[in-house]
Amino acid sequence: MVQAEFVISAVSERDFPREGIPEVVFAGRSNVGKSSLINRLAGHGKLARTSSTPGKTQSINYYRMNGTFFFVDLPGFGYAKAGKIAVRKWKDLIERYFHKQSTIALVIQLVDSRMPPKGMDTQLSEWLDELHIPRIVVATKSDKLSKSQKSLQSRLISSSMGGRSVVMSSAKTGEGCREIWKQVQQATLKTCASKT
Ligand SMILES: Nc1nc2c(ncn2[C@@H]2O[C@H](COP(=O)(O)OP(=O)(O)OP(=O)(O)O)[C@@H](O)[C@H]2O)c(=O)[nH]1
Ligand SMILES: [Mg+2]
Repeated sequence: MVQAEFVISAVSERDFPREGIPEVVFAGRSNVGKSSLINRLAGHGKLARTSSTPGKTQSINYYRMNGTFFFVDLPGFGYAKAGKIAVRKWKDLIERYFHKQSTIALVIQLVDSRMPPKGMDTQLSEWLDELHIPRIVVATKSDKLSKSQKSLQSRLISSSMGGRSVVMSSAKTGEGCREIWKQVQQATLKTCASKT
């Protein structure tokens, strides 16, 4: 059983927790399924708010997991209806977050399993690599694909994400969650060990 508690909804740098515990960050386009995956991993349907309308999560939401690390739910990018000012504010907040938080143990980069990653997905991966932030690529909503589509999409996504392996996942069926937890545990243990 995973213990999960909401900590803060950060709207500016001032709000970022300074507890120094590892952070596991969920990043990706709006509507890709970040909040849903957090709920599935936490085994808690209503921890993070989800919506079929893109742009649901607009601040950086922190959840303390098992009292030892944070899950961080980022607002999604590429939300077409958001105004210019909102997009600028979002970008500023995310950039500050990645530059400021030295406790990031792992970024879980989410892409839609049904579509090839677009400009902003590849930009994010390149940027995270430049900052030397560890990341894994997770392709969401795999329940919408057949077995053969899954292996095809997995290859396509991998090749546009610099040849990284891709974890197919579904917040609906739970596919991929065991693998994601394994990666989370490894990354958070490593970060804790390097701080002692
Ligand atoms: N079929 C299916 N639908 C999913 C899955 N994950 C999320 N969804 C649906 O996709 C929509 C968006 O999910 P969210 O989890 O709110 O997406 P988000 O990435 O947090 O979106 P923002 O907060 O806007 O950035 C909702 O209607 C979810 O029910 C999945 O694994 N399978
Ligand atoms: Mg969300």
